[in-house]
Amino acid sequence: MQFLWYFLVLVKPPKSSLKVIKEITIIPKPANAILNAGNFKITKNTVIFCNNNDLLPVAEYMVAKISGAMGFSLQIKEGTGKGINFKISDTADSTSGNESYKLQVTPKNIELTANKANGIFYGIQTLLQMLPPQIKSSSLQQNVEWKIPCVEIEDSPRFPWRGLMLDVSRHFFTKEEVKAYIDQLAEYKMNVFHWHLSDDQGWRIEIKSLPKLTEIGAWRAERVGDWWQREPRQENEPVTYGGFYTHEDIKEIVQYAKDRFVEIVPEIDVPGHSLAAIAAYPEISCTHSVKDINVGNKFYTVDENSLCPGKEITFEYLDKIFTEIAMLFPSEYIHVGGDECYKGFWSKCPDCQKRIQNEKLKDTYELQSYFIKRMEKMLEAKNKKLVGWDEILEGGLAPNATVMSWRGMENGIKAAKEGHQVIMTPTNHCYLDLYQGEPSVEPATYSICRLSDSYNFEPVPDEVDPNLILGGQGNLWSEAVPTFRHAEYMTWPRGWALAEVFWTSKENKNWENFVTRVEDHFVRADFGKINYARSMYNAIVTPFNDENGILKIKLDTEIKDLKIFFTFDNTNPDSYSPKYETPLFIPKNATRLRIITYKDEKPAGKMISLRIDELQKRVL
Ligand code: TNX
Repeated sequence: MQFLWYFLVLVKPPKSSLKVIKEITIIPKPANAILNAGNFKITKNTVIFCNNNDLLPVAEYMVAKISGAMGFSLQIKEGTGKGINFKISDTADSTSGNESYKLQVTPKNIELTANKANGIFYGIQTLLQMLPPQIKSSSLQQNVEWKIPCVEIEDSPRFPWRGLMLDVSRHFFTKEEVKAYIDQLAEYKMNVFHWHLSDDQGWRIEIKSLPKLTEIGAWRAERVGDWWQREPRQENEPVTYGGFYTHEDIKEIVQYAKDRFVEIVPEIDVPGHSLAAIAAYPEISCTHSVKDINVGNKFYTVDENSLCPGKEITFEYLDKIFTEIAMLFPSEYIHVGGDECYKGFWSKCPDCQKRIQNEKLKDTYELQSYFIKRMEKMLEAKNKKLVGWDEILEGGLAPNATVMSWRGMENGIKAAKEGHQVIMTPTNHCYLDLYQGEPSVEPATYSICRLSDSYNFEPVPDEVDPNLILGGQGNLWSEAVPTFRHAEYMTWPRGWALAEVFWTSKENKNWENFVTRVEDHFVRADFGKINYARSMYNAIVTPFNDENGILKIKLDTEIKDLKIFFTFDNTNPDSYSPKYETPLFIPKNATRLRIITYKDEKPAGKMISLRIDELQKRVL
């Protein structure tokens, strides 16, 4: 029986009235939720009881989350009583794992039970999301009744690895911003923060035994403007843009993440993407020729950005680096990158050639594999497991490596078939740096990954053992993300979609229902001053040539219940303009098509204005 209502949210009307209660709008959607009549009201006299000392920190976390908006703090007591009860189950259920929880809200009591504090933490997220949206504000909210609807929820995640990656190399994000990012992802029950700490444009972590990595590697010339189009650093130009995290910063952030049950997986990207490191220590490169940290100008194949695997000193330095990394991060995994390694300098380097000969390697691909295998041994000696981007398959995979599949799913499938653990993060579903809708109204980037693309992601391919798929993550590369506000814009709501993909069962997902919840979470984010993209409201513009070779324009929307209006007469469209019904013919001599969407009689999306010749180009 349990099973029958497992995937449903049922609404029982209250006995006294037939008024249907608004559906609860939790993201990610819980496995099993029943909404009953009535509410539990939090007042300043409400007490949080913990039946176990381990739960005191999560109770304090909850109090901190609500006291700004409520204007009062709740008392926390050990034991049980009338009020909010957090309970570690004394009959621990081994089938439901550390992250599951049970929640029962009645008008008199809240009972949140789990095997471990992790589960209580996720139950708290559910509770917080059921409070009115004003709860997200950090300042006092007057005249709000802090009611939580009566519910019965049983919930547990689909995957153990539910992550987001932030690239802090291309653009630097401060300690406080990194914490905010971790806090935001934890609110959606994500539990991995993959921290991309080094790349060609900056080395971001203090390594005490190699100080030049940050003295030199963390600073570049200041630039704005399109990535890859930038003017390289000029002679004598100061290097004023950058930053790095000290050991103290890292410890503070690791603790902050731990308090939110988030594991930080640090990434030091080697042997490619290493220009910042070799600018600091040229002796670990093949040619010793790189001087300036890249500012976002084109350089691939011209300036060296790979470590030299022919020289022993490279491995000596790497050992120093990873000794400190392993000491700072409690995670069982360390990510060594391994992606997009340009091997042209290796081909011409006598040390690399000698290494190829001595190790009886076939080519530079096997040299890369040699490098990664050595890295695996180095990490294993420090009790850490190696994760790498899917290029680590090339030339032969290291025996115990975990693979992060980004160039589609194929390499993940291949690795899983060889018995390796895999994290799925294919670009077309998981790349948060891509356009999320019509490009002409978005900040410049490349390719497209809509909210629905993220939502429709299925991490487990048919042909592999599902147990080898640890889960997935969204990746925010920061070439075109110069500010934290924009990092938020690129992350939400796609990050919410991915949070649901990684937490909620496949059967329990539903796009239309998700969109209604997203709209509710936009309101919550506004109160929390968190930025997000409303790109799902923008029209989708698809020019095509009809059977007679005549250019026509198909307009569409990603979500339902939007109306589309357009003009060809160089005026701004509104709901009195022609309404889109079927693909458009372009009137003779028209120069621009303008489009706007409406929802509930109000403008919903951004106005799109496209030159006809641009539309023409899109067909070619
Ligand atoms: C590929 S994904 C990269 C990154 C870029 C990203 C831009 C991966 C392992 N490497 O270095 O930032 O594309 O989308």
